[in-house]
Amino acid sequence: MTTKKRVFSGIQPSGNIHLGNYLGAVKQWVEGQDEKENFICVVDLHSLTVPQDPVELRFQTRSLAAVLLASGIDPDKTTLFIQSHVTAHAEGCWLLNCVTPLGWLQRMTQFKDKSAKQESVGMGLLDYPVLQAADIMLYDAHEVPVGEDQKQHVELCRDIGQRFNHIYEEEFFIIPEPKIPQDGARLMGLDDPTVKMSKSLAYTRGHAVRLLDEPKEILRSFKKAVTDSGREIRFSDDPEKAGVNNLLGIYKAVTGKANDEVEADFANARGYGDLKVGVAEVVIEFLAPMQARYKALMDDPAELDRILAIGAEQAAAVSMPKLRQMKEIMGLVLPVSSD
Ligand code: ATP
Ligand code: LTN
Repeated sequence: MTTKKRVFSGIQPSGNIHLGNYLGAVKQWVEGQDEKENFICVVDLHSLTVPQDPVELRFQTRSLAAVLLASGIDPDKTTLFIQSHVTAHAEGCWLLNCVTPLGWLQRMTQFKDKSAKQESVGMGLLDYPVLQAADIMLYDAHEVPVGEDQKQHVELCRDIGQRFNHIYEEEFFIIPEPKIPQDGARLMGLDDPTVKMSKSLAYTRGHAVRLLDEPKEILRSFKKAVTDSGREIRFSDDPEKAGVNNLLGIYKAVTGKANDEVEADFANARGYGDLKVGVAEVVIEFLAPMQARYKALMDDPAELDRILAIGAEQAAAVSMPKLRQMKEIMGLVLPVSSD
Protein backbone atom coordinates (compact mmCIF):
# COMPACT_ATOMS: atom_id res chain seq x y z
CA MET A 1 0.00 0.00 0.00
CA THR A 2 1.22 3.49 -0.84
CA THR A 3 2.14 5.81 2.01
CA LYS A 4 2.40 8.84 -0.25
CA LYS A 5 0.18 11.81 0.55
CA ARG A 6 -2.66 12.06 -1.91
CA VAL A 7 -3.16 15.31 -3.79
CA PHE A 8 -6.19 16.41 -5.81
CA SER A 9 -6.58 19.58 -7.82
CA GLY A 10 -8.53 20.86 -10.79
CA ILE A 11 -8.57 23.51 -13.45
CA GLN A 12 -11.44 24.70 -15.62
CA PRO A 13 -11.26 24.62 -19.42
CA SER A 14 -13.02 27.99 -19.35
CA GLY A 15 -10.61 29.87 -21.59
CA ASN A 16 -6.93 30.24 -22.29
CA ILE A 17 -4.73 29.12 -19.43
CA HIS A 18 -2.57 31.98 -18.14
CA LEU A 19 0.56 32.56 -16.11
CA GLY A 20 -1.50 33.00 -12.90
CA ASN A 21 -2.93 29.49 -13.28
CA TYR A 22 0.56 28.16 -13.90
CA LEU A 23 2.35 29.91 -11.02
CA GLY A 24 -0.56 29.61 -8.57
CA ALA A 25 -1.43 25.98 -9.25
CA VAL A 26 0.17 23.95 -12.07
CA LYS A 27 3.78 24.56 -10.93
CA GLN A 28 3.01 23.00 -7.54
CA TRP A 29 1.37 20.00 -9.21
CA VAL A 30 4.45 19.36 -11.34
CA GLU A 31 6.89 19.85 -8.46
CA GLY A 32 4.98 17.52 -6.13
CA GLN A 33 4.70 14.59 -8.55
CA ASP A 34 7.58 12.54 -7.17
CA GLU A 35 6.75 12.58 -3.51
CA LYS A 36 2.93 12.75 -3.72
CA GLU A 37 0.22 10.71 -5.41
CA ASN A 38 -1.38 13.27 -7.72
CA PHE A 39 -4.83 13.38 -9.28
CA ILE A 40 -5.23 16.33 -11.64
CA CYS A 41 -8.57 16.96 -13.23
CA VAL A 42 -9.73 19.13 -16.13
CA VAL A 43 -13.02 20.19 -14.55
CA ASP A 44 -15.27 20.57 -17.58
CA LEU A 45 -18.47 20.23 -15.50
CA HIS A 46 -17.40 23.25 -13.45
CA SER A 47 -16.96 25.28 -16.65
CA LEU A 48 -20.62 24.72 -17.54
CA THR A 49 -21.64 26.85 -14.54
CA VAL A 50 -21.28 29.94 -16.76
CA PRO A 51 -22.28 30.07 -20.45
CA GLN A 52 -19.83 28.31 -22.81
CA ASP A 53 -19.76 27.83 -26.55
CA PRO A 54 -19.90 24.01 -27.03
CA VAL A 55 -17.36 23.89 -29.87
CA GLU A 56 -14.95 26.13 -27.97
CA LEU A 57 -15.40 24.16 -24.72
CA ARG A 58 -14.56 20.88 -26.46
CA PHE A 59 -11.42 22.43 -27.96
CA GLN A 60 -10.34 24.11 -24.70
CA THR A 61 -10.76 20.86 -22.75
CA ARG A 62 -8.33 18.93 -24.96
CA SER A 63 -6.03 21.92 -25.36
CA LEU A 64 -5.82 22.38 -21.59
CA ALA A 65 -4.95 18.71 -21.09
CA ALA A 66 -2.16 19.14 -23.67
CA VAL A 67 -0.86 22.29 -21.93
CA LEU A 68 -0.74 20.46 -18.60
CA LEU A 69 1.27 17.62 -20.14
CA ALA A 70 3.52 20.12 -21.91
CA SER A 71 4.06 21.91 -18.58
CA GLY A 72 5.52 18.78 -17.06
CA ILE A 73 2.57 16.74 -15.78
CA ASP A 74 3.88 13.21 -16.34
CA PRO A 75 1.11 10.64 -16.92
CA ASP A 76 3.35 7.94 -15.47
CA LYS A 77 3.39 9.78 -12.15
CA THR A 78 0.12 11.74 -12.13
CA THR A 79 -3.41 10.64 -12.97
CA LEU A 80 -4.62 13.29 -15.43
CA PHE A 81 -8.26 13.05 -16.51
CA ILE A 82 -11.39 14.87 -17.61
CA GLN A 83 -14.00 15.29 -14.87
CA SER A 84 -17.04 14.31 -16.97
CA HIS A 85 -15.35 10.99 -17.89
CA VAL A 86 -15.79 9.79 -14.32
CA THR A 87 -19.47 9.77 -13.32
CA ALA A 88 -18.68 9.56 -9.58
CA HIS A 89 -18.11 13.34 -9.50
CA ALA A 90 -21.64 14.38 -10.50
CA GLU A 91 -23.24 11.64 -8.38
CA GLY A 92 -21.09 12.44 -5.36
CA CYS A 93 -22.05 16.09 -5.74
CA TRP A 94 -25.75 15.18 -5.50
CA LEU A 95 -25.17 13.18 -2.31
CA LEU A 96 -23.17 16.03 -0.73
CA ASN A 97 -25.83 18.56 -1.82
CA CYS A 98 -28.18 16.80 0.53
CA VAL A 99 -26.00 17.59 3.58
CA THR A 100 -24.94 21.12 2.56
CA PRO A 101 -26.88 24.10 3.98
CA LEU A 102 -27.88 26.65 1.34
CA GLY A 103 -26.52 29.54 3.41
CA TRP A 104 -22.97 28.15 3.21
CA LEU A 105 -23.08 28.41 -0.60
CA GLN A 106 -24.70 31.84 -0.74
CA ARG A 107 -21.81 33.26 1.29
CA MET A 108 -19.08 32.23 -1.21
CA THR A 109 -17.17 35.21 -2.62
CA GLN A 110 -16.78 33.62 -6.04
CA PHE A 111 -20.54 32.98 -6.26
CA LYS A 112 -21.28 36.59 -5.34
CA ASP A 113 -18.75 37.92 -7.90
CA LYS A 114 -19.69 35.63 -10.76
CA SER A 115 -23.46 35.83 -10.22
CA ALA A 116 -23.27 39.64 -10.27
CA LYS A 117 -21.81 39.37 -13.78
CA GLN A 118 -24.54 37.02 -15.15
CA GLU A 119 -27.93 38.09 -16.45
CA SER A 120 -29.41 34.78 -15.40
CA VAL A 121 -27.74 32.72 -12.69
CA GLY A 122 -27.88 28.93 -13.09
CA MET A 123 -28.16 26.54 -10.13
CA GLY A 124 -24.76 25.14 -11.08
CA LEU A 125 -23.00 28.36 -10.15
CA LEU A 126 -24.32 28.16 -6.60
CA ASP A 127 -23.55 24.46 -6.42
CA TYR A 128 -20.03 24.83 -7.83
CA PRO A 129 -18.20 24.36 -4.49
CA VAL A 130 -20.19 21.20 -3.67
CA LEU A 131 -19.02 19.59 -6.93
CA GLN A 132 -15.51 20.70 -5.98
CA ALA A 133 -15.90 19.05 -2.55
CA ALA A 134 -17.00 15.82 -4.24
CA ASP A 135 -13.97 16.00 -6.56
CA ILE A 136 -11.60 16.24 -3.64
CA MET A 137 -13.14 13.90 -1.07
CA LEU A 138 -13.97 11.03 -3.44
CA TYR A 139 -10.20 10.59 -3.74
CA ASP A 140 -9.44 10.76 -0.01
CA ALA A 141 -7.10 13.64 -0.86
CA HIS A 142 -5.00 15.10 1.97
CA GLU A 143 -3.82 18.17 0.07
CA VAL A 144 -5.34 20.55 -2.45
CA PRO A 145 -2.73 22.77 -4.17
CA VAL A 146 -4.51 25.89 -5.45
CA GLY A 147 -4.08 29.65 -5.86
CA GLU A 148 -5.19 32.03 -3.12
CA ASP A 149 -8.68 32.58 -4.60
CA GLN A 150 -9.65 28.94 -4.03
CA LYS A 151 -8.88 28.86 -0.31
CA GLN A 152 -12.48 29.62 0.62
CA HIS A 153 -13.78 26.72 -1.49
CA VAL A 154 -11.37 24.25 0.10
CA GLU A 155 -12.42 25.50 3.53
CA LEU A 156 -16.04 24.91 2.58
CA CYS A 157 -15.10 21.40 1.42
CA ARG A 158 -13.67 20.80 4.90
CA ASP A 159 -16.93 21.98 6.48
CA ILE A 160 -19.02 19.72 4.23
CA GLY A 161 -16.74 16.75 4.97
CA GLN A 162 -16.94 17.33 8.72
CA ARG A 163 -20.71 17.65 8.58
CA PHE A 164 -21.03 14.42 6.57
CA ASN A 165 -18.71 12.58 8.96
CA HIS A 166 -20.70 13.86 11.93
CA ILE A 167 -24.06 12.77 10.45
CA TYR A 168 -23.03 9.40 9.02
CA GLU A 169 -19.68 8.03 10.08
CA GLU A 170 -16.79 9.70 11.85
CA GLU A 171 -13.60 9.66 9.74
CA PHE A 172 -15.39 8.55 6.55
CA PHE A 173 -13.97 11.50 4.62
CA ILE A 174 -10.41 12.73 4.97
CA ILE A 175 -10.56 16.44 5.71
CA PRO A 176 -8.19 18.06 3.18
CA GLU A 177 -5.81 21.01 3.59
CA PRO A 178 -5.44 23.79 1.01
CA LYS A 179 -1.83 24.32 -0.19
CA ILE A 180 -1.16 27.84 -1.39
CA PRO A 181 2.28 28.65 -2.88
CA GLN A 182 4.47 31.35 -1.32
CA ASP A 183 5.09 33.12 -4.61
CA GLY A 184 2.64 33.57 -7.47
CA ALA A 185 -0.47 32.69 -5.42
CA ARG A 186 -2.36 35.68 -6.79
CA LEU A 187 -1.19 37.29 -10.02
CA MET A 188 -3.04 40.46 -10.89
CA GLY A 189 -4.21 41.63 -14.32
CA LEU A 190 -1.52 43.51 -16.29
CA ASP A 191 -4.17 45.98 -17.46
CA ASP A 192 -5.55 46.47 -13.94
CA PRO A 193 -3.45 45.38 -10.96
CA THR A 194 -6.47 45.61 -8.65
CA VAL A 195 -8.18 42.56 -10.24
CA LYS A 196 -7.02 38.95 -10.27
CA MET A 197 -5.59 37.71 -13.58
CA SER A 198 -8.45 35.54 -14.82
CA LYS A 199 -9.15 33.13 -17.66
CA SER A 200 -12.56 34.60 -18.30
CA LEU A 201 -10.98 38.03 -18.80
CA ALA A 202 -8.04 36.68 -20.79
CA TYR A 203 -9.86 37.51 -24.04
CA THR A 204 -9.24 41.19 -23.28
CA ARG A 205 -5.93 42.15 -24.88
CA GLY A 206 -3.21 42.96 -22.39
CA HIS A 207 -5.02 41.55 -19.34
CA ALA A 208 -3.31 38.19 -18.98
CA VAL A 209 -0.16 36.47 -20.16
CA ARG A 210 -1.54 33.32 -21.74
CA LEU A 211 0.80 30.34 -21.75
CA LEU A 212 0.24 29.88 -25.48
CA ASP A 213 0.78 33.54 -26.48
CA GLU A 214 3.39 34.28 -29.15
CA PRO A 215 6.55 36.05 -27.86
CA LYS A 216 5.60 39.34 -29.52
CA GLU A 217 2.14 39.26 -27.93
CA ILE A 218 3.74 38.63 -24.51
CA LEU A 219 6.14 41.54 -25.00
CA ARG A 220 3.28 43.78 -26.09
CA SER A 221 1.16 42.84 -23.02
CA PHE A 222 4.02 43.56 -20.62
CA LYS A 223 4.92 46.83 -22.34
CA LYS A 224 1.35 48.02 -21.86
CA ALA A 225 1.19 46.89 -18.20
CA VAL A 226 -0.31 49.51 -15.88
CA THR A 227 2.21 50.86 -13.34
CA ASP A 228 2.38 54.25 -11.57
CA SER A 229 4.04 57.59 -12.10
CA GLY A 230 7.15 56.81 -9.97
CA ARG A 231 10.47 55.18 -10.91
CA GLU A 232 11.41 53.04 -7.92
CA ILE A 233 11.68 49.31 -8.65
CA ARG A 234 11.15 47.67 -5.26
CA PHE A 235 8.72 45.20 -3.68
CA SER A 236 6.15 47.12 -1.65
CA ASP A 237 2.69 46.80 -0.06
CA ASP A 238 1.67 50.26 -1.22
CA PRO A 239 -1.59 49.86 -3.23
CA GLU A 240 -0.32 52.64 -5.54
CA LYS A 241 2.60 50.37 -6.48
CA ALA A 242 0.46 47.27 -7.11
CA GLY A 243 1.41 47.17 -10.82
CA VAL A 244 5.17 47.23 -10.19
CA ASN A 245 4.78 44.75 -7.35
CA ASN A 246 2.88 42.38 -9.64
CA LEU A 247 5.64 42.56 -12.28
CA LEU A 248 8.33 41.91 -9.68
CA GLY A 249 6.26 39.03 -8.27
CA ILE A 250 6.03 37.44 -11.73
CA TYR A 251 9.79 37.81 -12.26
CA LYS A 252 10.45 36.32 -8.84
CA ALA A 253 8.12 33.33 -9.29
CA VAL A 254 9.48 32.55 -12.79
CA THR A 255 13.19 32.87 -11.91
CA GLY A 256 12.96 31.48 -8.37
CA LYS A 257 15.18 34.36 -7.11
CA ALA A 258 14.94 36.01 -3.66
CA ASN A 259 13.51 39.55 -3.31
CA ASP A 260 16.92 41.23 -2.97
CA GLU A 261 18.28 39.38 -6.01
CA VAL A 262 15.26 40.47 -8.04
CA GLU A 263 15.71 44.09 -6.98
CA ALA A 264 19.45 43.87 -7.74
CA ASP A 265 18.65 42.68 -11.30
CA PHE A 266 16.82 45.98 -11.85
CA ALA A 267 19.18 48.24 -9.91
CA ASN A 268 20.50 49.80 -13.13
CA ALA A 269 17.15 50.01 -14.90
CA ARG A 270 16.37 53.39 -16.43
CA GLY A 271 12.70 53.18 -15.47
CA TYR A 272 9.64 50.97 -15.62
CA GLY A 273 10.16 50.40 -19.36
CA ASP A 274 13.29 48.34 -18.60
CA LEU A 275 11.43 46.43 -15.88
CA LYS A 276 8.61 45.50 -18.28
CA VAL A 277 11.01 44.27 -20.98
CA GLY A 278 13.11 42.39 -18.39
CA VAL A 279 10.07 40.53 -17.05
CA ALA A 280 8.77 39.81 -20.58
CA GLU A 281 12.14 38.30 -21.56
CA VAL A 282 12.26 35.81 -18.69
CA VAL A 283 8.64 34.81 -19.28
CA ILE A 284 9.16 34.30 -23.04
CA GLU A 285 12.26 32.20 -22.44
CA PHE A 286 10.50 30.16 -19.78
CA LEU A 287 7.45 29.42 -21.96
CA ALA A 288 9.28 28.52 -25.21
CA PRO A 289 9.98 24.80 -24.48
CA MET A 290 6.47 24.28 -23.10
CA GLN A 291 4.94 25.81 -26.24
CA ALA A 292 6.99 23.48 -28.47
CA ARG A 293 5.85 20.41 -26.50
CA TYR A 294 2.24 21.62 -26.68
CA LYS A 295 2.36 21.79 -30.50
CA ALA A 296 3.72 18.24 -30.69
CA LEU A 297 0.96 16.91 -28.41
CA MET A 298 -1.81 18.65 -30.34
CA ASP A 299 -0.42 17.14 -33.54
CA ASP A 300 -0.99 13.66 -32.12
CA PRO A 301 -4.64 13.58 -30.95
CA ALA A 302 -4.72 9.79 -30.64
CA GLU A 303 -1.90 9.86 -28.05
CA LEU A 304 -3.66 12.59 -26.06
CA ASP A 305 -6.90 10.57 -26.07
CA ARG A 306 -5.01 7.47 -24.96
CA ILE A 307 -3.46 9.29 -21.99
CA LEU A 308 -6.83 10.73 -20.95
CA ALA A 309 -8.57 7.36 -21.25
CA ILE A 310 -5.99 5.73 -18.97
CA GLY A 311 -6.34 8.65 -16.55
CA ALA A 312 -10.13 8.27 -16.42
CA GLU A 313 -9.80 4.55 -15.76
CA GLN A 314 -7.34 5.10 -12.92
CA ALA A 315 -9.48 7.86 -11.44
CA ALA A 316 -12.65 5.75 -11.59
CA ALA A 317 -10.86 2.88 -9.85
CA VAL A 318 -10.43 5.15 -6.81
CA SER A 319 -13.59 7.27 -6.81
CA MET A 320 -16.26 4.74 -7.83
CA PRO A 321 -15.68 2.46 -4.80
CA LYS A 322 -15.70 5.55 -2.50
CA LEU A 323 -19.01 6.64 -4.05
CA ARG A 324 -20.43 3.17 -3.47
CA GLN A 325 -19.44 3.34 0.20
CA MET A 326 -21.04 6.77 0.46
CA LYS A 327 -24.29 5.45 -0.97
CA GLU A 328 -24.22 2.52 1.39
CA ILE A 329 -23.77 4.54 4.56
CA MET A 330 -26.43 7.01 3.43
CA GLY A 331 -28.97 4.18 3.22
CA LEU A 332 -29.31 3.66 -0.52
CA VAL A 333 -29.93 0.15 -1.82
CA LEU A 334 -26.89 -0.84 -3.87
CA PRO A 335 -27.59 -2.53 -7.19
CA VAL A 336 -26.86 -6.25 -7.30
CA SER A 337 -24.48 -7.05 -10.12
CA SER A 338 -26.08 -9.19 -12.85
CA ASP A 339 -22.97 -11.26 -13.60
P1 ATP B 1 -12.04 31.70 -14.39
O1 ATP B 1 -11.66 33.12 -14.68
O2 ATP B 1 -12.71 31.01 -15.54
O3 ATP B 1 -12.75 31.52 -13.08
P2 ATP B 1 -9.43 31.18 -13.40
O4 ATP B 1 -8.39 31.89 -14.19
O5 ATP B 1 -9.79 31.72 -12.07
O6 ATP B 1 -10.70 30.93 -14.29
P3 ATP B 1 -9.45 28.40 -12.57
O7 ATP B 1 -9.58 27.27 -13.53
O8 ATP B 1 -10.65 28.79 -11.82
O9 ATP B 1 -8.89 29.70 -13.29
O10 ATP B 1 -8.25 28.10 -11.59
C1 ATP B 1 -7.24 27.12 -11.76
C2 ATP B 1 -6.19 27.33 -10.71
O11 ATP B 1 -5.47 28.53 -10.96
C3 ATP B 1 -6.76 27.48 -9.28
O12 ATP B 1 -5.95 26.77 -8.37
C4 ATP B 1 -6.70 28.95 -9.03
O13 ATP B 1 -6.57 29.26 -7.65
C5 ATP B 1 -5.44 29.33 -9.79
N1 ATP B 1 -5.48 30.73 -10.19
C6 ATP B 1 -6.44 31.32 -10.95
N2 ATP B 1 -6.15 32.62 -11.15
C7 ATP B 1 -4.98 32.87 -10.51
C8 ATP B 1 -4.16 34.03 -10.36
N3 ATP B 1 -4.49 35.19 -10.91
N4 ATP B 1 -3.01 33.92 -9.64
C9 ATP B 1 -2.66 32.73 -9.09
N5 ATP B 1 -3.40 31.61 -9.19
C10 ATP B 1 -4.55 31.65 -9.90
N1 LTN C 1 -12.77 25.64 -8.46
C1 LTN C 1 -11.43 25.38 -8.87
C2 LTN C 1 -11.32 24.26 -9.85
C3 LTN C 1 -11.57 22.98 -9.15
C4 LTN C 1 -10.75 22.41 -8.14
C5 LTN C 1 -11.39 21.19 -7.80
C6 LTN C 1 -9.58 22.81 -7.51
C7 LTN C 1 -12.61 22.15 -9.36
N2 LTN C 1 -12.50 21.08 -8.55
C8 LTN C 1 -10.87 20.38 -6.81
C9 LTN C 1 -9.07 21.98 -6.54
C10 LTN C 1 -9.71 20.78 -6.18
C11 LTN C 1 -10.87 26.63 -9.51
O1 LTN C 1 -9.74 26.67 -9.67
N3 LTN C 1 -11.63 27.60 -9.85
